[in-house]
Amino acid sequence: MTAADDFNRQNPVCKLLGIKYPILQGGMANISDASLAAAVSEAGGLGIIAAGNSGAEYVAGEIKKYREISGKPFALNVMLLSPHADEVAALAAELRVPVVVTGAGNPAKYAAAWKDAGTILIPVVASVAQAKMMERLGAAAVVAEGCESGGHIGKLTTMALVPQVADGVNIPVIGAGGVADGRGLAAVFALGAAGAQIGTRFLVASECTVHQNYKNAVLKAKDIDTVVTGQRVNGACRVLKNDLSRKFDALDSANAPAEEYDALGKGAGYAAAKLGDVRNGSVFAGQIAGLVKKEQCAEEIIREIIAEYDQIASSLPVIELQGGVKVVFGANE
Ligand code: TUI
Repeated sequence: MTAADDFNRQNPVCKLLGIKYPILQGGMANISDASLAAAVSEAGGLGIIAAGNSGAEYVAGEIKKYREISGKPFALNVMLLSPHADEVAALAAELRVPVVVTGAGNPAKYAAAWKDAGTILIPVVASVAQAKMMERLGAAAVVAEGCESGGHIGKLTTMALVPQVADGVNIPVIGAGGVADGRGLAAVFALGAAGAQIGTRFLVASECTVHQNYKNAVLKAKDIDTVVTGQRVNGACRVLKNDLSRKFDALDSANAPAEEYDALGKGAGYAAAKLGDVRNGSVFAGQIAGLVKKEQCAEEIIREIIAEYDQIASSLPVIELQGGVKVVFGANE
């Protein structure tokens, strides 16, 4: 039996969600729709439809489309900063969405309604304190998202956040931020996670309907091409460097008030993702974008990640006793 087969039987995230591989697709506003989510779920991961800033009508439409394509479990990502968060949260319960993943805030006021609907709650957290609070609230698992991630981010790296969250709670932890291949999956497992959430790599999935300019920008990105905007005014967002990110930098230099950041950012995610304006829109992407080099279908992406993981899991450096001394055989030996 390979490590891949083992996932299904033993892995707490697979068991909780009824999925084959412990890979969740990132809930990316304006991007993660029924097409991408269904492709990921059909490939054995957990597809996630992102509500972003949209209203209940759009979200209901995507859930309907998803259910026409796939009978597999899926999640709805509820972005808590959205002006429509209340109606989207109510819709999730009404439509008995199997899983809700929340982002950018505390979902406490919706927890009871989701529990009554049988909806599993998985909040994204960026600190141990948030993770503990979510466990007390009844979350079934948490996504510990490091600041390598694209979009709205906290302060800690995946490397520092995941093991501390894993030690801080008794529910499964899903690592996110900087994971795009089997090495990343193995790494978050080593840090104590039981699964990974992957966004940036799925941006270039063939089933991802984001504008082709956006895909091309990600495919072209190098390791140092992301920057964090808005840190000064409490809304840190990781994006690909472009004319818009330079305008945000200028606001930093001018000590501009938060309203000017809000005005500059308004509609910028939509402009990049839907209209393909990758110069003056917000091209949210993680630091791992430099590793994402080709468009592939979701099934191929997941198959490749699991095969790489399998290879790594069976070939990690071993420690052997030699004459009473422990010797580590590293990756290059
Ligand atoms: O939410 C994300 N990533 C996002 S949301 C988004 S749309 C947007 N656009 C412009 C400005 C702001 C948002 C783009 N990318 N990731 C999940 C995430 N959640 N990262 C960090 C957090 C988080 C932050 C604070 C989770 C909980 C939290 O708690 C605050 C509290 O009140 O306890």
